[in-house]
Amino acid sequence: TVKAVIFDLDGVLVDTAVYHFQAWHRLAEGLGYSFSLVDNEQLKGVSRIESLELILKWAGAKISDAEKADLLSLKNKWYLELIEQLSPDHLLSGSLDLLEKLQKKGIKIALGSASKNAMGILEKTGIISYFDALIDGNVVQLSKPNPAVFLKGAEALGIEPACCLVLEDAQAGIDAARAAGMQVIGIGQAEHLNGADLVVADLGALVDKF
Ligand code: B16
Ligand code: MG
Repeated sequence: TVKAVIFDLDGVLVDTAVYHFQAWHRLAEGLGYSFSLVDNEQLKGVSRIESLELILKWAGAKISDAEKADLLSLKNKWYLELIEQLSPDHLLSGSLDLLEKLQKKGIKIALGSASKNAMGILEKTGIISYFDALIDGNVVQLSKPNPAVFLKGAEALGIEPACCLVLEDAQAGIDAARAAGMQVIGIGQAEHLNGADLVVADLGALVDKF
């Protein structure tokens, strides 16, 4: 049985994955690398610094740590500009219905996101009050597929991992949930979500399961 649901943020609850893509695309352009949607798939759920390391590798660019730090703050500046107008309209289909349903059923709700911008996004979209525990990229340094972000969520809720269900849109997140010994449902296209117990198009498809 499921006693807690741990939500990924970008690409599951909120439509921010497209803004990460735009900001990385702009950064890669400056390195002379043409960053594709296929490349972007590999960055989903992956921390900011590890994402940059991958792009530098693809671009064949070698730069100093100081230059890396500059690029990271530039990427985040562009990303923050893109999400400045974020509102409840940017919640993905079914997000509110599912959060409401879980709360009504007494199922605990946690966030398990790699993002350091998670709190601002939850506030702008008006859903922060649904969460019993908030674990984000400021709390956990180890990036998905490491299970730390989800294990911390379970611990904060006081629920054993086997009774937690993770909802994820990224392969790295599916792998992290499995490594944590949790159930996991993929949100999106099955081809990018190997190892999920089930894959659905959006959260709306899950409302009647609880
Ligand atoms: P930030 P999630 C992840 O969020 C994104 O999928 C990933 O693209 C991003 O690089 C990472 O957060 C770090 O985000 O730059 O805002 O700290 O999907 O785990 O909610
Ligand atoms: Mg995600």
